[in-house]
Amino acid sequence: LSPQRPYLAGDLHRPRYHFTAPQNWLNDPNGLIHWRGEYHLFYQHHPHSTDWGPMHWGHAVSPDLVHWRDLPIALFPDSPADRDGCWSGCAVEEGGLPVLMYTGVCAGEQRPCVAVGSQDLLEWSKHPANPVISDPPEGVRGSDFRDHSLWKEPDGWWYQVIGSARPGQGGFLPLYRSLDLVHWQPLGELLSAADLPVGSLPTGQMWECPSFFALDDRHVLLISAFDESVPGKLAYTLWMSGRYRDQRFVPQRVEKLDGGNAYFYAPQVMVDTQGRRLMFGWVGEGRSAAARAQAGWAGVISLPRSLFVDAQGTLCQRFVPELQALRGPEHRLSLAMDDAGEHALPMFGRAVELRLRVEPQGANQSGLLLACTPDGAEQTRLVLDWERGQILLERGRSSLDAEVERGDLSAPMPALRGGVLDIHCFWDHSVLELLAGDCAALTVRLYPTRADAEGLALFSDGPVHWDVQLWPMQAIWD
Ligand code: DQQ
Repeated sequence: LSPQRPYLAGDLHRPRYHFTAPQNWLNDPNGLIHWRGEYHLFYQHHPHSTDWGPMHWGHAVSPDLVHWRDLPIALFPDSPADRDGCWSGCAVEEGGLPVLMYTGVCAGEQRPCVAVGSQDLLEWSKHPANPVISDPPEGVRGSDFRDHSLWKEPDGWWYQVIGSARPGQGGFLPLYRSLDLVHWQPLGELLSAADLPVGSLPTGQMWECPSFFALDDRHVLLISAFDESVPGKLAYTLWMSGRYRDQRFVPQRVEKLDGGNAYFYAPQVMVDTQGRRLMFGWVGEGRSAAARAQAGWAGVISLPRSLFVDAQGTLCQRFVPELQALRGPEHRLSLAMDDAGEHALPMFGRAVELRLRVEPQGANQSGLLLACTPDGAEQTRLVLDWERGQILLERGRSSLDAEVERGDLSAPMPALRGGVLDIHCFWDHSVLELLAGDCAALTVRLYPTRADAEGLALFSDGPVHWDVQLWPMQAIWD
């Protein structure tokens, strides 16, 4: 159990301070729990190939949300209720025991299942009563009944919602309650697509990976909206904030998380002993199955972000301060550009943290070039479009490999504070995570092919002032 990752020679894309599986496929974060002082991360895992397949629950533990140690696989698809896969779910503590609620898949049918753990979270016993809910609600296909969010209320009952859909009518969340996590009573619906305010964003045919929790003075619901029937497939995460009353959630805001891009999907939220709500997401691949197979690994877990809700009910995110432990020596720079121009930043390789305080003083567009070759043949452009009120990530030239995804991503520009936009970004080889002004976020994969695609530069088409902090980041893997 050593914290190693088998780097293949020339793998320019494997992150050095993000969590990836030791090898092969990873998708959704599962079962996040702060247990006896340590953070446990489980994840959807196919240990036998770099493609999605019969799902297992991979497992890792961290003392600090930064350094991770691999633990043995927690769930195998090896019992009658889950012989085709142990799909996403969560972890809770009940009566001093760790309990996993996951989706058992058998012959295409998805049902809630329970596993009870040992105190060290290494041994898991599947409950003999699995599946613990034998049928989906009326009108719901057994292939649209998966993913779990659980919470305990002061009345002593456990409540859970399950990602569900009614054919042709879209997603909804049936609500259940239980005293022992094994016997569940149906209660109605927490929310359905029909309840959303008129004109809300599309939420697809199926709501995956719900996460429902109290935050500050509101309740927040995350869902990953999924629809294979739309051209190009719809897969993105939405956040909603609102009120929870009489076992119904009334959303007041419905917005895209991470700009509505598919690279931050199936997030899950946990609470730690400091009372923080911490969110991890799955950062998927943008390269071919052959490229994944050659690399020997696929899928990344995002850096942890702590959540809060502002006075307008906006869901805001910040990278956890623990990540500062990985910072190397700081490089600081204050720069006034009076006119159009470009300014190279020092290069520290592909594992860096950047904080930018940007004050537009007449420019229409300013931005950051990153993962640039000296001749500019490969480069990714982060464009702050002050005029259109947009943050754009242009990937058209991010890779010379024609096979990788190179589409642009965008997020709305948040309101400037005192005329300044705060940007916080982590670049780790093929992963880029960026928060702007607390509430705008973009997460993306980049696959430059050249070993010299390490340049960073600021640019602008007019007057702008920059305050830059830049740190090389230490690796968490040997
Ligand atoms: N991934 C899991 C499902 C979930 C989907 C299967 C979301 O439980 O709906 O690997 O990425």
